Amino acid sequence: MADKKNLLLLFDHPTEPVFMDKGKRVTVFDVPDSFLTDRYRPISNEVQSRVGDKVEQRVPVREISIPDLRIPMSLGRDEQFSLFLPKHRRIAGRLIDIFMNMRSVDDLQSVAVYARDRVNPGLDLPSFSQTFPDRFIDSQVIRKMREESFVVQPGSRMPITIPRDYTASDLDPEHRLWYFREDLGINLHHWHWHLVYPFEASARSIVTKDCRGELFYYIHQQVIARFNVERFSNNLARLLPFNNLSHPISEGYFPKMDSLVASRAWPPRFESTRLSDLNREADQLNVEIGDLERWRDRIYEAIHQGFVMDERGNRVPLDEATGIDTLGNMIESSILSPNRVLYGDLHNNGHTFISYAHDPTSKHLESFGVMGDVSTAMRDPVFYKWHSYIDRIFQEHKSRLPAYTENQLNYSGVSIAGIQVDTNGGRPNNLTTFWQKSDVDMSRGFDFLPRGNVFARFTHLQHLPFTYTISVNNDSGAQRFGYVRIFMAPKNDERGQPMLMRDQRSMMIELDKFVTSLNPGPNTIRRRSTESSVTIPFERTFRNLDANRPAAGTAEELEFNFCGCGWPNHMLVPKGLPEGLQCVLFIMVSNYENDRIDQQLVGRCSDAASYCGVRDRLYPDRQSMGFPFDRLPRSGVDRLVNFLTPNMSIVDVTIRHENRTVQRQN
Ligand code: CUO
Repeated sequence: MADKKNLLLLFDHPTEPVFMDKGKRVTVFDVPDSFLTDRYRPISNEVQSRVGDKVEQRVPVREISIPDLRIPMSLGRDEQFSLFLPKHRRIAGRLIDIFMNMRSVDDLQSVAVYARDRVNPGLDLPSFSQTFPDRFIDSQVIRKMREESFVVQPGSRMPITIPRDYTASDLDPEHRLWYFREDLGINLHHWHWHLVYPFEASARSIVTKDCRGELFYYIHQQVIARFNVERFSNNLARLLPFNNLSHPISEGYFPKMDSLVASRAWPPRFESTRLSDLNREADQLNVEIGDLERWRDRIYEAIHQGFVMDERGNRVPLDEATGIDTLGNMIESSILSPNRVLYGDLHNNGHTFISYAHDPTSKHLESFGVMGDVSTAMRDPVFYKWHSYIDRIFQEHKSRLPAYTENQLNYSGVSIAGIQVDTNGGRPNNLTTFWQKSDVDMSRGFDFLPRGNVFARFTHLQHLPFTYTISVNNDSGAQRFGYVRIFMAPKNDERGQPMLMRDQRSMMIELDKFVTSLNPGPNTIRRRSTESSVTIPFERTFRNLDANRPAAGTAEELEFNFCGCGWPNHMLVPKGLPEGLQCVLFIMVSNYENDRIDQQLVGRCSDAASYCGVRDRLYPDRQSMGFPFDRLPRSGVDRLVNFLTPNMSIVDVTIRHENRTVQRQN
């Protein structure tokens, strides 16, 4: 086939029939009559002739004999699809198998065209904020966007503003964190991370990625740490984990979004809802709270015994080297879990239990709430309480590992003489945050005519870019290499008391990590906040998925998908307080000889490696993720200042929030 890219057009307007026009260049698939669904066969000619003279490109679709699609079609077109539901995962797996087994791209196109109007649109592969805007924005805004595109010609359309905070009022203290939970970029990042690190697939090689279990633990640990710093930025105390499954969930959440697929509102959860045993026949779900408790107890037992039991009865040690990775795969759980019968499926089922708490037996025929989908879960306050609980289990393991010794932390001959951060023209060691309005094109996901761009204008947190300046002395007499690790945490706890090291370490957010060469004598290292190994730039979080997109099914396309993974740079710095949030910035230069992974880095997207890894490569650091804060400090160290070896340094930094809004200039 001349242009494999045509396959991508099938992602356009996912709930409209396949014969409708697609793409920026008006493209129509010439669909054989036998491929049309009964409902559309009588009207397809009439509809096609309506766009007839505007068509710029026709794509022929070959009539082939279609493989058995009964399993993929067993999920209704208008049902909500969730990866957390085992039944839905099996259905998706079957569809992937069918697609992967087609002999040629032409045949793949034929079966994809045939399947498009018959299987659930959520089963399609990549979907993004542009393809499914309903997962990210208010239903009222979607209605306004429809209106704008009906009435106004493309080109003179105004962006439709997403209200600044619309899901609750200030009577709900949790609502102060709307800008984090409902941030488009954060939800996209989370969705993207789970897309590139799936926990199940029929081909094991798709799941088996280096350190995937550890990375699951680490990115969610960092989300909790970041969320807690944001709580301090809003005069709220740290999260209490959801650790008693029979207690009511104190927080309610009303998403105010419509699902375009199901044409239904996402169900809300009232305050003080309790979990119940799940028995939903249509979803093939029959799980008890008791199952969750049993799995949890067995996981704790394994941690305390120091080993897990695999399916053949062998002991797999939970040691310093691979223990955390094993636990990650076991708790999430992924198909790499050493024993899914014994240790179950705790984390995924937690999502499912919470997302069905409003209708556990399907009595009201309601679908799952936002916790049931990785693209929407982070909007709900309970997400953070559930993941805090999951993190507690990981921390139980970490607290049993030997503390790092001074020797393991130090880099003999290398010392930090001073550190400073500067925003352009601002006072040293002061960071500034404010609000910004930006426009994102949402047009691909809207199933309505006339076509053309429709922009949503949303408000998000932003900070002034800044630079780290680090003075390092290398007294070893030779050129050396260092791994520079930068973290930040609040200085004081919620009562204003200086934090203890064992609490502060769990609030350390990673800001950057990079390799530097050190000449003998004094060195000055400068690094910009926009270079962070944690984040990707705004443009990449919200990139145009049509421009420069490689052909479907190629290695370049996989890389293109991977490139979207990364914490959004506009959320690098926590919001801070109007009067200033007192934080401590920590920098360590560790010995790169101990940390390095020898591998060739190919491709363009290794710049958000801290939270996303590097595609098809090893995680680029031999130390544990979160090092040196992933374990309890050595005995005698109760404050951060006593933890420091000469190759580490700290400085007080104030984050000030200015309550002003600027429009982003494109
Ligand atoms: Cu990312 Cu619970 O793992 O949502």
